[in-house]
Amino acid sequence: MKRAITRISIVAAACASIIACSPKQENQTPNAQAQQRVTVQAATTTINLPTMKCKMCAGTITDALNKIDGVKDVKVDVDAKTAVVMYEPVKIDQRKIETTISDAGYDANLTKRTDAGYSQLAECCK
Ligand SMILES: [Cu+2]
Repeated sequence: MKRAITRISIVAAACASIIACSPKQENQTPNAQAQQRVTVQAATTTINLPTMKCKMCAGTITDALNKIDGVKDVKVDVDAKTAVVMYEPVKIDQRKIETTISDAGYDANLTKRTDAGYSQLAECCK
């Protein structure tokens, strides 16, 4: 019984947070406002990396992205040839992510790799 009550209160809390995110913004509790700030601060985008070949490529791309202020998390999938990037929209946009990857020597979505970046890659990654 106690467990059932705990479960109900979790559901109630989840409902409360959904309601807090509804457009009506009057009379928000400080907690609801904090939740909204977190939502606004992070965005996630998936970048296609058609020229990526191996784990070393993934490391190069991950390192390049982690050097930018505003990137919060990078997950590169070599097999899927994608990078899922979590970033702060107030600091950077998707274009910045794409140009950073192209400067590192790889195509990113429709942004072609730069020659300067490509020439720096290890032979096995070309
Ligand atoms: Cu490689």
